[in-house]
Amino acid sequence: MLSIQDATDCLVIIDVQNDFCPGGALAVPDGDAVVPAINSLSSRFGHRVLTQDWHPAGHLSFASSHPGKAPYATATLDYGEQVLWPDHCVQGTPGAAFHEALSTLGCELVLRKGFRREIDSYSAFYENDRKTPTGLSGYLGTRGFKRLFMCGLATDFCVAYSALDARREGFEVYVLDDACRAIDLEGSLANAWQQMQDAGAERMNTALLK
Ligand code: VGL
Ligand code: ZN
Repeated sequence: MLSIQDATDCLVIIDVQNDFCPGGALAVPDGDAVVPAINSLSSRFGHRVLTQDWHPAGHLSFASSHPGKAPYATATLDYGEQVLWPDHCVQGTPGAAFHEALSTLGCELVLRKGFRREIDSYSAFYENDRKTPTGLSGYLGTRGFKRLFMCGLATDFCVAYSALDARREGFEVYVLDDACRAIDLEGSLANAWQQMQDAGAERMNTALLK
């Protein structure tokens, strides 16, 4: 068991948006199953923040921006290899909105990411060039948070990249596996858990939190 510390723990809710839920443009299998789990977690934490994938139309992570490329293929962008996704989470569209049953009222910050056309941002801390900061690290540090508890979508992309960067930024990190769901492209989920483990991000079931 691990007790929530109201002053120094923060729940980080990643990308629980319509496009990542069943029926959405980049649906994560069973993605909406995280909503009740996250709502119940939210009410138990002293503090919580949300991230929102927020792309302009024509974003370079979209396969549709690369003639001849299909979704889930890869392309080499200025910063390296990038998976090409179906158009998703376009700013202001219903797909970019949070799942309607997600309780967002008590969330203290909404961090939008992926808004630069040329750079994707899986992580809530650094864009995919691994250099451009979102500012979240400064915010969370200034607020005095020491331990971050991560949940949401998708385990093997935005949650994992965020957990890895949070470790690099010196936070203690717990990934709440039953409050996450994965895309799992060619072993990406197993790979993500391995990397998170190697980085010292702890995998944890929400039943172990009190
Ligand atoms: C995500 C792919 C593209 C995620 C966002 O939230 O995991 N995955 N954009
Ligand atoms: Zn995206």
